Amino acid sequence: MLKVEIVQGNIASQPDMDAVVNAANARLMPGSGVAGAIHGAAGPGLAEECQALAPISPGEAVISSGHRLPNRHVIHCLGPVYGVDEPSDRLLGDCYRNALAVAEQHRLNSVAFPAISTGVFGYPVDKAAAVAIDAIAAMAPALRFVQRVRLVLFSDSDRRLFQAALSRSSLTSTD
Ligand code: AR6
Repeated sequence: MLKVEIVQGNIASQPDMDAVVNAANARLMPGSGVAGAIHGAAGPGLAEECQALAPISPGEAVISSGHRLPNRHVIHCLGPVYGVDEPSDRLLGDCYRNALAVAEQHRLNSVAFPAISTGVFGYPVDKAAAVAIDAIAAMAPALRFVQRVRLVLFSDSDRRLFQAALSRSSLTSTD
């Protein structure tokens, strides 16, 4: 049964997870926020590898190796820009569904997500939390390899909003 945990922390410092998810830009290049932390910790080899995988569209997920990160893989997702890429809830849900599908294809056991689209892309965190948890819950019965999903929130207030969404869901929390 899938275990979901919600923590406050840095997505680039999750050494016990097989993959971390990047809140990427379409070109899969280093940026601010999550993309800055992941590319900074992975080193320039990540951007080099990503050139062949880009560009990606909102909702899409592609996988690379983790380079100098403690994780075997990075799964890069392009979230919707809130109010621009529509329907934003379906596109944001696609990020979580497609990232989990890619993790399954690679037989990964554990995946850590940041709150995709809730920084530069402006998605309200409470709405993003509901979409993320619904998408993970919908995928849960189909997951054979992925046993652990961790949601890594930068602030305590964001962590609480995700925790509230998880409590309202059918998912099993490890807290
Ligand atoms: N660990 C975990 N969460 C973080 C971290 C971190 N190290 N840093 C920021 N957050 P964002 P987006 C939170 O902007 O909205 C980039 O420039 C942050 O507080 O990283 O999908 C890319 O290049 C927020 O709640 O991603 C794209 O152009 C959440 O992670 C664009 O921004 C996502 O913030 C993507 O925007």
